[in-house]
Amino acid sequence: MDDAGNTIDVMIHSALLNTGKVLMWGILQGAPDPPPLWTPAKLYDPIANTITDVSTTFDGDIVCAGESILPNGDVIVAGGTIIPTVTGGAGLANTTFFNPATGTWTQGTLMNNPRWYPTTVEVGNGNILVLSGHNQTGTVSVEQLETYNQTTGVWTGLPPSANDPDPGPEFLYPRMDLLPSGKVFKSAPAQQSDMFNPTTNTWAHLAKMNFGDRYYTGHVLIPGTSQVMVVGGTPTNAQGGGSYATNTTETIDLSQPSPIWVEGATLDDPRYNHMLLFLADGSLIVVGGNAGPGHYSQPVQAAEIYSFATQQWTLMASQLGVRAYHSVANLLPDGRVFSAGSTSGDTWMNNGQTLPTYNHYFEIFSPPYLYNGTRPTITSSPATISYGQQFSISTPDADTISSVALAMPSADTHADDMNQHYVPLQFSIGAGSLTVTAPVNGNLAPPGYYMLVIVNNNGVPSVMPFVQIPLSQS
Ligand SMILES: [Cu+2]
Repeated sequence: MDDAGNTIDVMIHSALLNTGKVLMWGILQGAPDPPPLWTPAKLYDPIANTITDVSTTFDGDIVCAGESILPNGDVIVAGGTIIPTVTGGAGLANTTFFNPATGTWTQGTLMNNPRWYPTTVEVGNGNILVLSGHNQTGTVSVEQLETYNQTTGVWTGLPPSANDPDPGPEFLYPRMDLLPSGKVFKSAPAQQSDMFNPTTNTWAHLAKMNFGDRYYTGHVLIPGTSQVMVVGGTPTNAQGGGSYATNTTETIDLSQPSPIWVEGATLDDPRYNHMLLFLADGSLIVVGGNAGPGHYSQPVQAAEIYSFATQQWTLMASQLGVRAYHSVANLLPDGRVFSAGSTSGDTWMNNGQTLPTYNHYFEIFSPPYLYNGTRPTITSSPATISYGQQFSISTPDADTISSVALAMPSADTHADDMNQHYVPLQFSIGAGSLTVTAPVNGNLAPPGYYMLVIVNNNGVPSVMPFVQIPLSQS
């Protein structure tokens, strides 16, 4: 890991924009208690290695909100808190947007419900589904689901049949994955997993996880399948944040008629509050987290990489910072991994303890594939593609390419990339080019911006240009 820069403030949310820059927002260093209601935000350019201040100028703390990237590339932030405190924030109904082209924030229409710790997930038609989160009381979870339509700019409250079937007050930031079927699967934190059907606005109970409740777990849809894997976590969300961490993982195959959870390869280090991300080659990385109990004790600083081919985790280098509760990480277009945040020790979040220096810093991890020979290069690729379309990638390395994929830019907080997709694509090899078939529909790859990657026979990925699947194509 390389120490790459200082964010000054502590970043709790991050999103990779289609400009290749990383948007972060969080809390002020040394803020008074209670802190101000505007939100400090930074824009990091990983190529120029520069940081720009893009703090909000309006009241409404957008920390501990839901976040996704809209089909047009804008970041949508759902909710936040009126008064941020460690013991339970009062939910905010605000909708807030960040426009990557102008570098500015705007406010949209209010949601039907205030939400603090909600999850946003993009469904196949490009709408953003929001669920969960505490309401304005700070103790009661919102049961109603809502969808945001980018074209109309309006939230629609769904009927009671769509109400969250497990609205426990502790079951915040539910882990959601859009499946190839178009349904949306909820894996955690409740032990009871559930499937939501956006067409009928109904839920179905599925199997329970073997481990029990899993708070602050990583979750991912395994590429090219209908299998969801959960990684690590903690069995309670007690005051102060969780008990011990688990190193277990479980996978459920949702293409089966009666799917069950099956335990898989264990992590080297038990952890929760970690980020679980796809790397450019389609493998997984876990970054940070801690072993508990509590949100900051026993930090885990070594990353681990999971290979779907060998089904094994491999321990990686340790990072400099403690990246526990409120840490973030993002895959960058050049294949490196950005890591930042963690509120441990913040004076108003942690009883006046000193803030560890590196929580203000961010750092960059270079995965092993960057040391495995010459990278393949993409010399040209389309700016937009449509569903089912064949398109061409120009590359002098065509005859060495073994896979082509789309990777959705990560937008994450609280150990959750809420819209993670790594979509393998069919392709054929020509002279100096690849002919690639775009995903057939939005359930496989919802509308929006993706990073396009080609990977060679040595497992080395290219730098990833952005490609958009516009909303109009869905
Ligand atoms: Cu939080």
